[in-house]
Order: sequence, then structure tokens, then C-alpha cells
Amino acid sequence: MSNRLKVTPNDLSAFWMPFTANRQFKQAPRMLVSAQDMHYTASDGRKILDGTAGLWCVNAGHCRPKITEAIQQQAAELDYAPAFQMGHPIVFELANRLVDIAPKGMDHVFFTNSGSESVDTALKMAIAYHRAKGDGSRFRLIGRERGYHGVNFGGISVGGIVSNRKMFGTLLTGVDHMPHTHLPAKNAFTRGVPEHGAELADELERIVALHDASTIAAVIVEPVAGSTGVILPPKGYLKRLREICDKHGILLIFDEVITGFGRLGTPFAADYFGVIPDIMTTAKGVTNGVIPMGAVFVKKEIHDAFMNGPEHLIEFMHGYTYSGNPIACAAALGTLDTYKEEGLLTRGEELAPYWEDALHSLKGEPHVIDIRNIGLVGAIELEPIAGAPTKRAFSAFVKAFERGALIRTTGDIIALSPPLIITKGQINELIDHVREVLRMVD
Ligand code: PXG
Repeated sequence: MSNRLKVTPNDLSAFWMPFTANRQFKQAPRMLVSAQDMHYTASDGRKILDGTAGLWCVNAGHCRPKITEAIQQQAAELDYAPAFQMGHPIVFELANRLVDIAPKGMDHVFFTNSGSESVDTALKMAIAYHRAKGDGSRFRLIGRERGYHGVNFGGISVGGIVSNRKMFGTLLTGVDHMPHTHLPAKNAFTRGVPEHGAELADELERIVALHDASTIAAVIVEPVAGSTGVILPPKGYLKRLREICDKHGILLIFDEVITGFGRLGTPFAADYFGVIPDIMTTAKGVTNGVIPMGAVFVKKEIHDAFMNGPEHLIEFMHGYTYSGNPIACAAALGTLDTYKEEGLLTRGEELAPYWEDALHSLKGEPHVIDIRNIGLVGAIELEPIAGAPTKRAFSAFVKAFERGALIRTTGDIIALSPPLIITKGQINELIDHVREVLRMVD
């Protein structure tokens, strides 16, 4: 095996990096060369504490043996099998295992390769479901301001992050947005789910009144919005959305790409909030981030509505070459085994009070204007530098990396989402790194 430690590529130009300031990065690259459990190793040999589970995906920690072995074995046994009109055993096994841990009633799984594909799959399913039931006038999709649903055209259309939308033309038509639920004036420094703002769900009634329910297929929200900087649903908000959707025959889609697989201390956010959607999109934690895979969970009624035509016809004209790829399935099974053996899908619940106290100990540190937390998710919002938004948080990110911690920033918000195997000692260490960098940055 090659030892890439201290080996630096001499030309970084060919790789166009995703969601990265390419020119800035290539002048001062930050390279990771290996990982184990809670740590990365940087190319200069330093150990870096992973405060973000990679990109919210490495929930069981890095290079876990069960997952590695499962991938190795599968690659040697059945590397690829056609995904259309053919099957292989472990994709069926995986679907059953996923349904076993899913919220009640979510009995079917459709496989994709990413969160973005899961979202576009769910949106297409919702529209096609109504049409399959003879209700083809329901085509509208309702998202939310500041929502992140990946980067494909469906996802950015229902998404509400301006910088991800404005460069890309007209997007999907027939889309509207509810307001976001970030109310710092009322909810700043709340521990856990905020008190104020459930009434924002009633904005859905306003949208229904404008377009008429008979034109609306689905509402999609992240139960906890991650990428936009950790925005929590106010108490009662998601229940209210569920009620309004039920009243008007609108499907409710939860985008659980980051909240799925234990992030909130329950297997899914639907479990945490006691609100079950009709469709649930996941990715990331399904394979511990190790092999690309997404999974869309669907209620029985929705699946069954497609199963009515002639049996020789394909019921849902959708799928990907790599839907249910055997090696991804093996990685997912190894991941589910690891979650189960170590109780990781509920470990966040035990750690959440300690995590909450540690995070909120940052109140009063320089620049901090809000702190938010739920499960093993945390956000520290900083006052932006006047005229230079994002700059302060980004320099905190760079300084944290130099000190030995990987944190994530979005806008002027530091978002933390460590692997679910983190110890209390490592929580202290992570928060101390953040405290120190807050004291260092301008
Ligand atoms: N939905 C949600 C809610 C997400 O958070 C996606 C869809 C898209 O997933 P893919 O696999 O297509 O990237 C996401 C992705 C961050 C960060 O730091 C978050 C994501 C991706 C990268 C960075 O907040 N979320």
C-alpha cells in the first residue's frame, strides 16, 4: 500500500474542486491522507479531530473494520450487477434491514447514489404518485427559504439558498416557498428546540389558498436544516405542517439526508419529533459516507399506488445505473451492523445534554451572537465582519484546522456534527479548539 503521508501532488490544477474556493485552496492546500475513528491525519502528519463527521456522514467514525471488510469481500465476490430488470440478493436484504429501523409505515426503499438524487427521486415520486391515482393536476412542489436539498435542478428549485440558485436560470416551474424558521430576535441561545415560531407553519395555508390544494403535490422540508447553518423547527411546527398537508391531500417529504441515522439521538428525525412524513430522503449515514449511496423511504400507500397497471410494465420510469450497487449495499450492511452493535443510532440521546452544556459554554466568547443545538448537532453563529460576510467564520475554520480540529462553516455560522462515537473528553477538546479560535480571530 502506498504511503501518501508527506507526499504532496505537484500540480493541483486539473481537479476542479466542488463547493470550494479553488484558487485560494490551491495556494494553501489542506490535505487529509488517512483517518481512524475520531481523527483524520493531515499530510504533514498532524492528527485532526473530526468535528463534522466528514460532511455530516461518517456517523460511526472512520475506517471501521466491519465496513471495510464488507466492502473488500463484496468487491471480490460480485462487483456490479445490472440494476434494471435484474437483482442481486444483498440489495433486497439491505432494503429489509432499512425498513426494520425506519419510522412505522415506511415500508419501501428506492436506492440512489447521493442526497441530491434522493431528493429529485422523491419529488418525481410525489408528482407521479398523484398522477397514478388519477390526480395529475397536482404538480406543484413547495419548499422553504434557506432549505438545502442538494444541487440537482429539482433540489435547487425547492431549495432556498440564494447562492445555490441564482446562477442557474429558471429552474423548475410550479414551485413556491414557505418562510424559514430562523428567528434570532426571539430564539437566540435557546437550548434545543425553540419555543417561538410554530405559527410559521400556517404560511403553508396561505400558499394553499393562493395556488389551491388541487395543484399541490408535495411539501419538502429538512426537519432540522443543516447546510444553511442549523435551523431548528420551533416546538409544534412539524406537527402543524403534517396536519395541514393531511387536510389538503398534500404529501409531506422530510429530507433526512443529515438527520437520518442517529444524528439527533434517534434513528431518524421523524422519530425525534414524532411526525411521520410520506416520503423520507436519506444518503450520507446510510453507508457511513464510505461509498456513495442514497435511500428514499416511502409509505406503503404511495408505493402501492404505482402497482396497479399491467404487470409487465415498468411502474416508475426512474432509476440509476448504480441504484443498489452491490458494494454500496455491502458498505451499508456493514454500517448498519456497526450502528447496531455500538448502539449508535441512539447514542446521541445520551450525549446530547453534555454536548449542549459544552456548546453553550461558548456564550460570551468573542463574536458569538447565537448558539443552537439538537442531538449531536451544534451551531455557533458569529457576528459577520462588516462588509465581509463569511470571512470571520472561514478564518476560524482555517485556524481550527491548524490547531487540529475539523469544523465546518456556512456563512458566518460554525456547524458541528461529530461522529456519534465521540467521547466526552473529545467533546471538551473540540469545544476548547473552537473557544481558542474565537479568541484568536479578528
Ligand atoms: N439534502 C440535505 C438536507 C443535505 O444536507 C443533500 C440533500 C445533498 O446530498 P449530496 O449527497 O447530494 O451532497 C444534503 C447535503 C454542510 C454540507 O457542510 C451539507 C451537505 C453536503 C455538503 C456539505 O452543511 N448536505
